[in-house]
Amino acid sequence: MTAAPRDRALATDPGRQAEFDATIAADHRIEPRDWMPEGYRKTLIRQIAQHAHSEIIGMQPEGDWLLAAPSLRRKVILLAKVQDEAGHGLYLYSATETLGADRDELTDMLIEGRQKYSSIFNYPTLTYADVGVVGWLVDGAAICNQVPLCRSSYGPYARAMIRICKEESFHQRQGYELLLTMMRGTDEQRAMVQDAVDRWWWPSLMMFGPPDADSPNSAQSMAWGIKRHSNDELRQRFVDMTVPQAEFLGVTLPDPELALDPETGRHRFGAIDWVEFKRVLTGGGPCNAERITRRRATRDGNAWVTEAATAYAEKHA
Ligand code: BYC
Repeated sequence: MTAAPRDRALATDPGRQAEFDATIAADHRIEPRDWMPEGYRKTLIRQIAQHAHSEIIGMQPEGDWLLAAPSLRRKVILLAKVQDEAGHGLYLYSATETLGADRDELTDMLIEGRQKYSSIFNYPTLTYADVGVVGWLVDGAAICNQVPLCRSSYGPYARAMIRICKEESFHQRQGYELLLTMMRGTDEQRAMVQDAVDRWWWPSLMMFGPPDADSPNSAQSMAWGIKRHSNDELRQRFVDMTVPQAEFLGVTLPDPELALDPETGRHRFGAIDWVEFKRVLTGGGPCNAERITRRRATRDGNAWVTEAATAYAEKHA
């Protein structure tokens, strides 16, 4: 599969560089056939592929509950959400293909540990309250991070993000609605929700990436208009957005330092455990090995489908 042909002979052409710079400065879109610097192309492939991998790996922790959903209604909702995540992965892999990447190679890179996926999916979903908390906090963080990506400078990525964000908003609401229902239930259900919030709060804050001072890619990605805001700015927005939702829900966020700063109108919060973040990124999270083992088994087990589809397409081309 692939690949938008790229004129590598022009890779360092100063005239084209100036045209590219002017497009970025005017806040217009770069499209697949446009000339682009190699660093821009590589950064996009890295970020979009990681995002695609996150969507696909992200199907696992929630998919684990499909056979144990507490009612038919909850099962239908969860099934639709997990299917949506597969669709997001496919839009995003398609966007990488417009940059000349091959999705099978990207999947191999993920499985071999040469590309990352979001740290958040290395944590287990222990109860059905986790399904609600993942929807509320993880999809909530994803929306905060991804809405600005609808204005990303690369056209296919920005357009994919518009649809993804609409669906993520729906996911966030279904999670919140599930939690509201549980909070109106028994003491045991309320305790399950609080326990899930305690476990997912800090990892959700880590989704936004390292602090700005330790983020090697942010400055260049923002200059290119790939990212629109820094990691810390988006993390702060997420905290400010989530605190009133937690109050309404009736749960306590597990941070004694969390407090509204009356001068700025924003919330101060405690220190994030960046040692844990690094450990999870380097394979030491609770579920890293399990996630990749399952992804590998799926790739290998489904290879015959790809082979059959390819053979059919070639025969009927
Ligand atoms: N997990 O220089 P930085 C979802 C890596 S939501 C793992 O700040 P950048 C979903 C980073 O890649 C999740 N790795 O990087 C939701 C870089 O490593 P490399 C997916 C992380 O790219 C609900 C290094 O740390 N969302 O899928 O400027 C249901 C230094 O970081 C993380 C997206 O991918 C992390 N949390 O900024 C289902 C959104 N944070 O590549 C599914 C698009 C950082 O140099 N992505 N790293 O080896 C982004 O906005 C940016 O890529 C990030 C990182 C903010 C994540």
